[in-house]
Amino acid sequence: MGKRFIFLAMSFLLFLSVQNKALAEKKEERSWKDETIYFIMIDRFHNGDKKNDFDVDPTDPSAYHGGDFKGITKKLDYLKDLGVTAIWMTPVVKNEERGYHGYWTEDFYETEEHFGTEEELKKLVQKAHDRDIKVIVDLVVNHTGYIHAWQNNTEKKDWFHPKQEITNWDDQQNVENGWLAGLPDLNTENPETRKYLLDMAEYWIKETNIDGYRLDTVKHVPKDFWVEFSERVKNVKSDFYLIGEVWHNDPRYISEYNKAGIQSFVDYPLFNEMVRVFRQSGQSLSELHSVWERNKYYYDDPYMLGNFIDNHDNIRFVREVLLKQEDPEKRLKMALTYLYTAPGIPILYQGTEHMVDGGKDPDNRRMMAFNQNKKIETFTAKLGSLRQKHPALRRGDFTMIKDEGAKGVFKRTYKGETLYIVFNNDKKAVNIAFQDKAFKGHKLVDLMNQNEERADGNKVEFQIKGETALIFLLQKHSNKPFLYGAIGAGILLVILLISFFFRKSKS
Ligand SMILES: [Ca+2]
Ligand SMILES: [Ca+2]
Repeated sequence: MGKRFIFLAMSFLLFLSVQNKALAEKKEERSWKDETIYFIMIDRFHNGDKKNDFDVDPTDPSAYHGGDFKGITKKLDYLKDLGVTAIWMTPVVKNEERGYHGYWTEDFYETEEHFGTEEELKKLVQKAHDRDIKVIVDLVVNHTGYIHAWQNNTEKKDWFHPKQEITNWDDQQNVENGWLAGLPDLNTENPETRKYLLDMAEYWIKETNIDGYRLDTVKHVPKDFWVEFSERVKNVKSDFYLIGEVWHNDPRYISEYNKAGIQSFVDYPLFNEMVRVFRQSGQSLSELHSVWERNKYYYDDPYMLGNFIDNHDNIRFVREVLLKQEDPEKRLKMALTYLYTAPGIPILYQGTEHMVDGGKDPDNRRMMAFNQNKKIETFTAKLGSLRQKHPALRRGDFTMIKDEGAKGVFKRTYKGETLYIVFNNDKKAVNIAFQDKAFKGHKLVDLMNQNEERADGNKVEFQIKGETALIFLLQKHSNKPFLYGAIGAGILLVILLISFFFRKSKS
């Protein structure tokens, strides 16, 4: 009997928890704007298979270093613990010699032999999906590698634009049809070439079940190609994600590609501002908010943009800080806090979570060392989990409620949840005070350090250390007098009942 009862009770509890989970999922359908992306350069991440290390030389920064699909598969749990919900990998296709980065295609339909087989790629995608991690693959359709065989094939002579370097970067025609850094420029106006590339994009989605493409060199390919491209891939998978690299400083120029069906972009204008504001103390934070105001105006959905402080084409954030002779740990923590709490999808480039330094390419592509900096890794994981836990950080509106010198306070609200992100971008500790009508009857809970700040009426004031960022959640005061009153009344009732029964039994 007892066992049976326990079994029934357990089953009922399990049923309740499943119901709750289903309800929670129904309440908020996951969208791409809820993801946290981790950017992997396959060759430089983790060597999981020595058998494909053909001409590997870790001492030569321009040679293959041995990373592969198996290596990524082995590190999926590391990524999960870091709070990552999607990975973006550099191109997977076969490259010509020394194309360790993946951007020099030799064969669009084969995987790079250093990275592994198509089966191993499929397995990686499947194992990622098992952990609820989505997979985005980098795709290049603008050019091939330098010595691609089609150049000597008379049947393919119209597959490239005439050999001519890009010389005038203000001339869109030249940017689209010229050769970028000497790379043979594919003629996407040729229907045959176009069909080949569109079929290829479809092929990899169907074969490997990936969830998105990071599109390389978007501005070097005509917009009408992207219109057709977006339609094709979304026909294969309706929720297929496209994040384009339009390397430009003007959101007006970048957002033009929204109309071509690309819903997301790596946000270069924000990247520039984040680096400028956080690499050196004393900078005002107001320009960060201005970028957001512009984004709201220009993009279809600015929450879909991908934010980053590091990538494989620019010198590392840590190097930027060192060049200014500032403290990399303090500076990086502030930049990461902004990256994870501002609107948009955070994209963490491998190594940033270990405070990796690096100059120009290829120095910014050093082999990943997983035990380099546990402290920043833990800090990043904490930010990752806060972002998942608090929808206001992913979907909330974003206002700057304090902008005073190097002090800044941002407010984010979503469906009754409110967070404040407080920055002291100066070296010295300062007092910071800010007001909000929402404070009444509330306290501010410091989510990174578990401290509390009590609001006094509409105002809160406290000291904040130099070069520090804090994340506060607005929380109701637990109504203690009422609680004590209720407990007191309960106890009194019990005493009365006991004495009542006592007297009754006596009589
Ligand atoms: Ca290998
Ligand atoms: Ca082109």
